[in-house]
Amino acid sequence: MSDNAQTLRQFLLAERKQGLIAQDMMLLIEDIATSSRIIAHQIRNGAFLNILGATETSNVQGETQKQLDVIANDIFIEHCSNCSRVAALVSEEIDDVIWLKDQPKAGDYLVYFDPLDGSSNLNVNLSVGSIFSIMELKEDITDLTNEAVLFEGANQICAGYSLYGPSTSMILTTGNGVNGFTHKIGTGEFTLTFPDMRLPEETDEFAINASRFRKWDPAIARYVEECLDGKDGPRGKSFNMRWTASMVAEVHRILMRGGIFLYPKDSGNAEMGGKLRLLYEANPMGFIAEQAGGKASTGMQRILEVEPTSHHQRVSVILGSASEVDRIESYYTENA
Ligand code: P6P
Repeated sequence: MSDNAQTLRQFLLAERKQGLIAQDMMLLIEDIATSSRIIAHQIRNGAFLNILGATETSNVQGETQKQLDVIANDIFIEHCSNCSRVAALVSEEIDDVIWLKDQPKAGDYLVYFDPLDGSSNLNVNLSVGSIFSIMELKEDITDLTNEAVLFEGANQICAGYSLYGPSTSMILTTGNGVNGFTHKIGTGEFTLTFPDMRLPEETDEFAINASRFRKWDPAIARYVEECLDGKDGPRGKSFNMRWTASMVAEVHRILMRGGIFLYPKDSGNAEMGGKLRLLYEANPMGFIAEQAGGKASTGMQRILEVEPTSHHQRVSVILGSASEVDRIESYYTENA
């Protein structure tokens, strides 16, 4: 990696110059990058700041909030509110949509985010991340309701995540491919380290919470059993398994070396529609996966075509190497 690799600012200026993103979008992405740098700093110093533990409160998901969930949420809200074109914020940690404007106009931005995904990993020093998705209002809004932010994921104009791991990465798509940046300690800049990322079409690695196997749909059970049957089974090759309880870490590994991530709707979470949230987890990760040549499906349909009915809606997620997503979809179809 040459020392004169592009900074995030230089990369965004180049996209702006090509007419791929608006000036305001560039500013908003930089505000999100600033949020990520501050969150990374808080995490790295969490043990000394005594903020790695849980609060006494629960969020709308019914999950006990970690102190850093709340801190990261406040950081995102503070910095994403800087951009004059942001009309509303949708956070995993906040019950209702946060409207920043009385009269949102066509062209304004909606920002959906999970400020700290996988926070149960915090007090055991394992990777966590932030996920974000940006859409653009197509018409003025007069009624500031929670329903006014419900648009299919195919409408996203930007999505990304920051991974707080051994290094802090920021992975970004503005609909023109996927590019990866690493936070450079010396300069403090996010620097382009993984240009034009591609998600390998084939894989021999799957990621699923195998403790839920008794609850799986037959299509998922069949897929996993065939992987475990290895060389002597129908797949004719051995598979490896990973599970890190952090969607950001799983998706990043899959983006870097291929794989498939499965968090399907099962008999244990069917009433809620699944585990992962559509607007600020499945949609952004699905956009990134597709932009890198992968796929993202509920098992029955493309995630980016799921029509949302509520802003904290949950959905089944099958995401990663295209050939594996296709295979699992075919198993669901056979079972239909
Ligand atoms: P489980 C983290 O809470 C999360 O939302 C995703 O990041 C992760 O993939 C999943 O839930 C982990 O779920 O059931 O293994 O704890």
